[in-house]
Parts: sequence; C-alpha cells; structure tokens
Amino acid sequence: MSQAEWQAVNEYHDILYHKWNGIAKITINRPEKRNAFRPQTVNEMFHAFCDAREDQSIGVILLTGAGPHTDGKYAFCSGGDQSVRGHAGYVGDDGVPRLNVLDLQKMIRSIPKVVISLVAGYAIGGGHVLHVICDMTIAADNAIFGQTGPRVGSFDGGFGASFLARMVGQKKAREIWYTCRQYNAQEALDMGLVNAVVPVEQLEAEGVKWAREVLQHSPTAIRCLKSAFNADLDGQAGIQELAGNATYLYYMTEEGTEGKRSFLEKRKPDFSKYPWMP
Ligand code: S0N
Repeated sequence: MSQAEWQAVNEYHDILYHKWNGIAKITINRPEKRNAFRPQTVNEMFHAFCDAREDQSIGVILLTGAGPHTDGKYAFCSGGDQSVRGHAGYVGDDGVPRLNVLDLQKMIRSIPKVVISLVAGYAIGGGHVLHVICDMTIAADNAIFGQTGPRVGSFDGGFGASFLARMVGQKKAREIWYTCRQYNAQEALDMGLVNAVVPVEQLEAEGVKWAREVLQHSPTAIRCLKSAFNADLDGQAGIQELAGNATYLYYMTEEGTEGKRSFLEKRKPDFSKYPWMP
C-alpha cells in the first residue's frame, strides 16, 4: 500500500489536522506537556471533529498525539493540563473554568464515522478516557495506560467509569481507578482495552490500514452499527441517535416521500400501495 499523503487542513495552535483518501487525522500537538489538553486544545479538536463530521468524503478519523518529545518520550495524551486547572475546571484565555472535554467525548461517541485512536506512549487520566471512548484503539508497543484521578484530585464518573467497566469488566475498571496503576500495551490487549499492538514505528501505517479496511464497507451499515453499540449505555440520547438513523433511512423511502409530497400537493396521502410487512 502506498504511503499516506496527508494534506494539512486549517491552521490550529494545539493540534494538527490532516486528511487523505477518506481519512482525517487529528493530532494533539503539545508533546512538551505529554499532550495534555487545555480548553483551547479541546476547542480545536472539537472544531476539527465538526469538520470531519460534515465532510462527506471522510469515513474514518484517526486520533493521535504528536511525538516523540525532545526527551525521546511519546504520549497520546496525559489528560487535563494541570497547570491551568482552576477551581471549577480548566481555565482558558477568557478566564472561564471549563470541562469542555465532556463535549468532545460526546462528539467522539456520536459522530457517525469510525474514530480510531493510535496510542504511542502515555494515555493517562483524561487522555486515557479519550482513547476508551474511541471506536477502536491501536496501541504502539511502548503504550502505557492508566487513570490518575484519585491521586491528583479528579475523577471521570461518566464514560470514564461506566464505559470503561463495560469494556474491561467491573473488577478491572475499579482496579484501574482505585489503584491508579499503569498498564503496558500487552496488558491492555489482554484486558480488551485495545484492539492491536504494533511496533511504534508502524503505528500510523497500521491505523491507515485499519481505516482503509473500514472504508471499503457500507457507510450506512457502519453508521447504524455505531449508534446501536452506543444505545444501551447512552439512555435516551442513545435511543435518539439510533432512531435518528431510522428516520434517516425512512426519509429515503418512497413511502416516507409520499407523506411529504401529499402535503406539498395539498391532497390526502395515499399509503395504500405500501405493505404492512410481517
Ligand atoms: C504522563 C506522565 C505519567 C508522564 O510521566 P513522565 O514521562 O515522567 O513525564 P513528566 O516529567 O511527568 O512530564 C513531562 C512534562 O509534561 C508535563 N505534564 C505531563 N502531564 C501533564 C498534565 N496532565 N498537565 C500539565 N502538564 C503535564 C510535566 O509537568 C512535565 O513538564 P516540565 O518538564 O515542564 O516539568 C506524567 O506526566 C503524569 O502523570 N502526568 C499527569 C497525568 C494526570 O494526572 N493528568 C490529569 C488527570 N485528570 C484529568 O485528565 C481530568 C480530565 C478531565 O478534564 C475531566 C473529565 C471529566 C470529568 C472530570 C474531569 C476532571 O477534571 O476531573
């Protein structure tokens, strides 16, 4: 397979954003902070995800971290930037404390495209939660996973707890949070936290390979599957997404179109030719 020829999209400060052949790549670019996110980082990621959502040529989004840093170490993301953590969240240039990563989490979960995280080095704290939320994770052999909340005075009681527990089981999820241990790539693979482990120098190529496999398949089938996987955990919001896809498909039918057409033509709708299927 030929090498990805990434085209840069937009100018951001804290992230890099590229596209190539149906794939978008969002890279957190703060290696000097182990790719910790501040409000601006999250805003930029959200903006890039919005762009990828609207771009009908994009089916897969790779989420990764820039690196290695000058000290040779890699990071996917080390969570919230502790140096800007204020009384009620992470403080941006406007002086307002926020937990806007929660909006990003919801975006990653609900975007009707496949999000694959490529983890080299640390996926820690809120950075660990980010990879957990992605549809799939490919880990480099140097990846290190873990939560730090109870050690640094924070916790993610949302997807970071409940979805993690769905993924690795209740006992393991509680171990991860209560002990704040770190796990290597093989341990992560063994507990079902990641899909594959590859040598770090092959990480991006492997991500592109997985993306290209996904891209061969039906966008609508994958869109519906993603919302189906989310529905049981996401309550009414999950049902809304799943049902939104039913409406999306119904709008494409003759039967659905008859309802709209009859209204515009100021006549009674005629649904008689549409069967009541078993
Ligand atoms: C990642 C770790 C393990 C790497 O260790 P290593 O390799 O020894 O490097 P360090 O020397 O520690 O770090 C290198 C430089 O990077 C800076 N840095 C690293 N991580 C952060 C960070 N998270 N914020 C700010 N700076 C960071 C270091 O300071 C160092 O810089 P210099 O060289 O200038 O000193 C290790 O670094 C580590 O453990 N990092 C901290 C991990 C952590 O605790 N993260 C925060 C966890 N909490 C969250 O992420 C909260 C997420 C959130 O927003 C949220 C979401 C939902 C609900 C609630 C919350 C909530 O806020 O609670």
